[in-house]
Formats: sequence, C-alpha cells, structure tokens
Amino acid sequence: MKTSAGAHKCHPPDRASVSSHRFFDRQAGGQASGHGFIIIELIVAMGIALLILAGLIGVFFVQNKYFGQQSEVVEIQINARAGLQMMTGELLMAGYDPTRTADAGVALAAVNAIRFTRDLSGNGDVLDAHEDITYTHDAVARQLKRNDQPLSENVDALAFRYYDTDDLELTLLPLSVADLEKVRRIMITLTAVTRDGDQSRTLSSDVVPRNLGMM
Ligand SMILES: [Ca+2]
Repeated sequence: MKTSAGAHKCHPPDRASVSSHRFFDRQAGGQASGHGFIIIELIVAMGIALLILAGLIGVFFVQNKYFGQQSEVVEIQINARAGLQMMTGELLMAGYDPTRTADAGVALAAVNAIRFTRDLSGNGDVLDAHEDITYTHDAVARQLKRNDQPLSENVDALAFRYYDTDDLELTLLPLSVADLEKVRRIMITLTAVTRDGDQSRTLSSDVVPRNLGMM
C-alpha cells in the first residue's frame, strides 16, 4: 500500500498540464510585443471598415438620386397621361348635338389651345356643366389647363394638329370659321418634363370625334 501511495505522489505531471503551463508562459512573455501588433491590426481594420462604409454611403446616395429621378419621371408621366386621357375622352364627344339645335362643335382650333362644345344634357344648348371646354397650355406655369384650371403639372409643351375629311392637315392656325367646320381628326402631343428639366416624356393621342360633321 505504501509503495502504491509513494508512487502516486511522485507521479509526473501529465502531458496536458505541461502544455497548458507552456501556453500561459508564452502568453505572458508575448504580451508586450503583441499589444503593438494588435493596435496596428485594429487601425488597419478600422481603415478598411471606413473605406467600405464610405463606398456604401456613396452607392446609397447615387442609388437614392437615381430612384428619385425615376420616381419623378413616373410621376410626371402619370400626370401627363391622366391629363391627356381626360382631354381625349372629352374631345371624343365634341359636336355631340342630339337635338341639332345647340350648334356644338369645335369653336377654337389653335396650335396650343382648343375649345369645343357638346350638348351632353340634350337640352338644345351647350351651357350646362362640362359642355363648353377649353384646353390650353400655360408656358410660364408649365401647366395643362382645362377651363383655366390647372389639370396637369410639369407640362412643357402642348400641340394640336387638325385634319379634314380627306385626312389633309389644316395648317392655317388658328383655323378660320370655315375650316373649323372641316375638322374631323385631332392629333394631340403633350410633353412633360422633370423639375430640373433633365428628362422628358412625350405622349400623343389621335382623336376622331364621331359627332363632328354630323350636322
Ligand atoms: Ca346642354
């Protein structure tokens, strides 16, 4: 039993504990030189991180500007299309005169303005709501106007072209009273631009009011 107990006391340290001691020795010895190295690594890492961050911020601003421009283009396009659709829809009914006593038709045909009437209520006049309509372009305010009220913003240009029964263009604008009677087709072109003027969209519509020339 004694031999066995003595042998236990003199048992050499196992391999794991030796390597553990060496590890702590190395750590203690390398602390002084290791500090400098770690600080340089940190500075380099922070520099790289800052560069990446600066790059990401740059990309963000470029994308932000791009999407801002694109959303503005979409916005002006929607506004212009809405104005053009309303103009086209109303113009389609120009000359509607079920009693044939209202004298409805095209009343003014200019380069960038048109006035037309229709007797929607069918009471023999064009004095009711939405029966006498004028579309104009306000070049200063850059607006499409309907009866002097703004309908579409950022409209840079509005142009009308008029064609007769033979589809020949009536070019002496504004049209004379005699030529107003001949109008059968109207081509509308509308150009909308972004606020900074960088981008524009041109839309057009070809309108054949079926009631014109029915008298
Ligand atoms: Ca009426």
